Amino acid sequence: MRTQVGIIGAGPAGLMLARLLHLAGISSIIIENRDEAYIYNRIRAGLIEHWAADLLTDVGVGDRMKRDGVLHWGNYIGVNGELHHMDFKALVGKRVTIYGQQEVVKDLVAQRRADGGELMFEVSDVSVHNLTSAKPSIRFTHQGRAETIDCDIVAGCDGFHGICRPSIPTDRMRIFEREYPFGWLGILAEVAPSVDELVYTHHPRGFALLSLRSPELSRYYIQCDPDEDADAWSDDAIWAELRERTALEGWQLEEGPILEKGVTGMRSFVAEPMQHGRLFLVGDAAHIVPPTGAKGLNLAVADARTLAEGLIEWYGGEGDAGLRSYSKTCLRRVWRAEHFSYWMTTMLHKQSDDPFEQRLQLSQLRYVTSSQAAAASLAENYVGLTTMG
Ligand code: RFL
Ligand code: PHB
Repeated sequence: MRTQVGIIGAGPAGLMLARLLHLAGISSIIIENRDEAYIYNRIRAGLIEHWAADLLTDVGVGDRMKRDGVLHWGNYIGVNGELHHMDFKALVGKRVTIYGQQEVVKDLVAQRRADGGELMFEVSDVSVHNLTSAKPSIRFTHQGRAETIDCDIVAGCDGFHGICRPSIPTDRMRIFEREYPFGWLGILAEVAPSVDELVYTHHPRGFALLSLRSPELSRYYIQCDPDEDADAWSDDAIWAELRERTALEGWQLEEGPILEKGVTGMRSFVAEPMQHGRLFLVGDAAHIVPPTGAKGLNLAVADARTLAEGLIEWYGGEGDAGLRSYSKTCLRRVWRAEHFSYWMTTMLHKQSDDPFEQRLQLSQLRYVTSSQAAAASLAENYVGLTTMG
């Protein structure tokens, strides 16, 4: 097989890159190691920054998001039983869109099919070759047959556990990493959300987040140990913990059947540079943020756009400046998101029993919820900064 850009991974990064390239007349092949049903059922992100929602619309995949997505012009920060509204409209004039990542993936796959672009599911034994030559290639097995894609560029969009990043020699890459001593137990519940906007709550028993997927589906999270077994939590125990951490006078958390539950660890991770020869890392393949800032999906889409712009220039005969600066451009936004996600995480979670640290945390929370300048800083990062590349 031969194509211009070989794309490994059919997550938001790979699918968005393929669509942007298609619009510019650049060919690509996407290979994905999971089956199609799996990627549609993998529950992950739910919050799309304002510019990313605009981009989905601009590339022609925004119709269902416009219909089923929910616009939020603010959120709430809860501090030990007191709720503070962050009014994004007044603070920064922007909104976010609540729309499930797997719905974005469905919309992008449908578009890929409409574009007539190659997308192969259930591939295995994927490896990348000749990355520092002008003729890189991807080898894999599909339907029992060994296949090779010869291409000009390999886009490593294969997530944190993919094979692309580990294919780069370790002396060519620097890793920055932090693991947090807690995780999130997340549930999807068949009940109308009890809140109109997302609630991020700090509580002596630990952090809780009330989010949603639709007017009928709630998505809730509680801080837990990183290696806890979700099945060891009964539904009653989850609701009791959520009720306690989010308790407010005159308000009640509505309960319903829990459709799905799982535990996610929390990590910050950046690999620099995001390029090795003709291999470009895009999205979670290069960086991970803890989900408190809701940035992972948005960073993946931002990387895809930056890489597409560089490739369009290059194939258009305008030189390789965009490709050469790909990593630097992406990393500016990535590190801003890393800091914001770390800051939100450390401000909102129960960190330790150290009273000094707890007092600092409370002071920071009081500042963010009482100072217009501090609230505006949170809001502009949360809705998506457009000044960081
Ligand atoms: P993905 O989505 O992991 O896609 C990578 C794809 O590559 C495939 N793959 C391979 N394919 C071929 N060959 C191989 N060898 C392969 N190895 C892997 C995988 O099967 C997969 O289909 O990465 P991408 O595209 O970079 O997208 C990143 C986002 O998925 C991720 O950052 C977000 O989900 C993070 N995240 C959130 N981000 C937000 O912007 N807003 C949020 O509200 C938000 N909430 C979350 C989140 C992530 C969470 N979890 C579970 C980690 C909430 C949670 C709980
Ligand atoms: C979600 O709805 O899954 C979600 C929303 C906001 C976050 C993290 C996850 O910060």
